[in-house]
Amino acid sequence: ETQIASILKTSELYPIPQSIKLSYGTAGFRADASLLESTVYRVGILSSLRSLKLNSSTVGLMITASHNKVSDNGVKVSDPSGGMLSQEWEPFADQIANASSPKELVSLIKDFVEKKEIAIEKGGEVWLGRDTRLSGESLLRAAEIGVRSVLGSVAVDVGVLTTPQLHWMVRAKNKGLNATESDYFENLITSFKCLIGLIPVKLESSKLVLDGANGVGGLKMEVLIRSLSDIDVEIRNTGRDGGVLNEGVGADFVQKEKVVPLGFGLKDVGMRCASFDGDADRLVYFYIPSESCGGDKVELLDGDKILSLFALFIKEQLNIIGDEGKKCRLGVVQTAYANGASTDYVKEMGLEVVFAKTGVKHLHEKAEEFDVGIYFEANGHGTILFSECFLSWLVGKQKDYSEGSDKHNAVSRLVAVSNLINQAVGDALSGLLLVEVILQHMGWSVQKWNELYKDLPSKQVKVEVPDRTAVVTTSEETEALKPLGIQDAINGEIKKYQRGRAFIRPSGTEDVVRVYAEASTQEAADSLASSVAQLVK
Ligand code: NG1
Ligand code: ZN
Repeated sequence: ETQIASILKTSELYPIPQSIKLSYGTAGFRADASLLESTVYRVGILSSLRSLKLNSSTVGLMITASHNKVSDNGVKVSDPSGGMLSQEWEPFADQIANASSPKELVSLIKDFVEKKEIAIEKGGEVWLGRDTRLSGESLLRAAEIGVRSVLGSVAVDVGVLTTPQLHWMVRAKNKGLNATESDYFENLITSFKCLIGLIPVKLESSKLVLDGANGVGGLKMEVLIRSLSDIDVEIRNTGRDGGVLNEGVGADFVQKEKVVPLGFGLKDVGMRCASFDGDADRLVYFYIPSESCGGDKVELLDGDKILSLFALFIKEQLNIIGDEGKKCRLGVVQTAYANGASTDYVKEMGLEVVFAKTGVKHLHEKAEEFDVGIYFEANGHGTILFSECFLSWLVGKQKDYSEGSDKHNAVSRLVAVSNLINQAVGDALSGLLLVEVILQHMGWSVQKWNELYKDLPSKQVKVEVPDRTAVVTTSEETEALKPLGIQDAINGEIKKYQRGRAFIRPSGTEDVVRVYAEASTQEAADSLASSVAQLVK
């Protein structure tokens, strides 16, 4: 009874705004920040319950709207494993976020607690992080009140962090490891140095120019590079020079528009450049090919190209280990947005490729089925997962092989990669360090890396529609089942183009329908995209 009173009382502080219908979607709740206090408060309650359900393991709550505009904000939950909130709980998240009164909220919670047999007595623990958005401060307070309104639960404010940092810390905490932000940095530094030490022929490395999207990632990178030699990074768009978060900058902008972010131009022709998104869980690379292109068009190395580089490096180490290494099931997970040329490339390498629905939770799940599973979305979100079993095999081999032998080195590299890469979730900082060390290992420039394969020209557009839920797709999102007849019309358009491919799906994070098209020339891809967009309107 006191529990019910506690929630009734705090929920009066956070009335739900009129006319808001939220869905947990691809990556949590997102909306204009001014509408979100009640939502974040309620997700605070959910996080406490999630912790309680899992024997008071630590749960993470992240306040960010990633690559979306600075006036937006959002909230998502990290499970104790460091992965995304279990999908089983998403319907409950939707229900309580949309409950129209304190009474309805309490009754939904009561039913859920009974159904899931959650014991409220012990108290849960929730770690709260946020990105650099100013609205994050008051939203964080709302989350704390939500967490604490479940009696006995504690909320720990872990400050301004990247999304992957929070996920990493939650994962480490629940494994009983050191789990502070400095432990996170320490871990990256140690494994990066180890990989650098294992480079066969070390050449002088060239400078990398990083676009921090005016967000949290650039700031954290500044801290990180203070402790790293062997890497020369110039960071722009840190947010301190008046730039606005995600405005004309960042990984999403560069990947979708294929032009340079603000602060980059002719002076950078040929340089190796990279962009983070607003919460630093996405990473893309690019370079400006030549002055003749006007200095604003970029050659993009997207998530698919990063995935291909990682796959190549890991495959090389397994080959060095020899017959035993070949037993490792190395696989790749992509979405329908992956460039067709990248899929062909990894298949030619002899790897298994599987497809998942958009949203990293779907890719992550499928990557877990391999000994080493590499997943990436074309937009630059991805990571590498090592199975426990394969990791302990590697660690055993480190003892068998003689120190300094090729096999020993290969095994040590793989172990170091498993430490460097954030196995909780895609992480721009750790991804960047891995790209950098692999390029040094290969002795490659960014241009050389780009030549692994040539992207098929592609185009993405979004269409605003009255009701995006009218579009329903198959499980791999490559075909539209509804509205009836639309897929036939799309197929009709595709047929007109060489190597044509196109699909539509409702966005999980924005109120739009997305259109993707690929074809043998850029003009053809653009034209296919616009005719499919016409069909959606
Ligand atoms: P939606 O809005 O569902 O397309 C976008 C990205 C996803 C994922 C989420 C979360 C594209 C086409 N979609 O999802 O890949 O990153 O945002 O941020 O880039
Ligand atoms: Zn992001």
